[in-house]
Amino acid sequence: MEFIKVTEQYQPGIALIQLNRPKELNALNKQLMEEVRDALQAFDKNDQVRVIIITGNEQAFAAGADIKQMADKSAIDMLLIDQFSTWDQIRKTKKPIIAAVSGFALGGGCEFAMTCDMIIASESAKFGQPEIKIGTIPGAGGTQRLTKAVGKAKAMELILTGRFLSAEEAHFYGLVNKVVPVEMYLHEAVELAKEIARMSPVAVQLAKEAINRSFETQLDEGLAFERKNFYLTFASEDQKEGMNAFVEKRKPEFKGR
Ligand code: DAK
Repeated sequence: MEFIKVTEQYQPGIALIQLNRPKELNALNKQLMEEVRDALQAFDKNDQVRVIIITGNEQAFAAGADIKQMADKSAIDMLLIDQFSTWDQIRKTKKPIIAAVSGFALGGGCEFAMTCDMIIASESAKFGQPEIKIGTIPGAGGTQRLTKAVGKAKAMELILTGRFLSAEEAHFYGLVNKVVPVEMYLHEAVELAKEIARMSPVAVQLAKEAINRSFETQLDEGLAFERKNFYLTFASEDQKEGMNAFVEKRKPEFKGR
């Protein structure tokens, strides 16, 4: 594992995955997501693991998918790389996953946290879908999951402006379970995990499946729609301009084509 640290028994029955690209604010490259998928699949098969916690560091849970890896890709490149299959496999994890979030949870980082089952946030957490600022749109469920979590009006505001949501606001809108001081967020996630780990693992798995069913009945359709539009942004000059401007550390000039 190059980009994550895995502890199978962080506490009895509780596994920990720590995203570990601190210099890049844990930007989610392809390999990192594949490592997360492999770890989750192994934990799903491991009877000693009851609950999984995914965390980053104090500064960042994850500042998004790796823009440098995507910047020069065409729509067809994105289609063929098909990173969605990795994300789909992560989404199908049977055991409960708690995201322990501090600092930035942006773009794919916010989507990744929302793919988890519960979120414990530190007071410094910042959630957002800033893809619009680099000429694209959320591609891993942001338009669907954020809208279901915070409602249409707030989701529109966040996704169309790229504004960030503070931890307190995220709690107010029901995106996160609890906000605690920075030094407590992992501890709080562990406390929640311990309580769940004491329950019947079979009942926990079935309850998770049933809750997700109510939440996701129409999600597949929404995700498929979002994917097509996400790929389509890679056919625009504005996506190239937006991502290249980020890489070159300058302001983008969007031309509307
Ligand atoms: N990708 C690559 N590198 C990133 C990054 C990112 N998303 N975010 C930060 N970094 C890197 C910076 O380039 C910088 O690297 P160096 O220049 O030092 O080499 C380093 O991390 C520190 O960042 P900053 O110097 O910018 O730090 P600041 O504190 O000044 O600013 C920031 C922090 C988080 C506000 C800023 O870094 C920022 O705006 N980052 C980009 C946020 C963003 O736009 N996120 C959305 C990206 S698009 C998909 C799945 C998911 C997605 C798409 C497809 N499939 C399954 C196909 C999701 C797409 C996205 O997330």
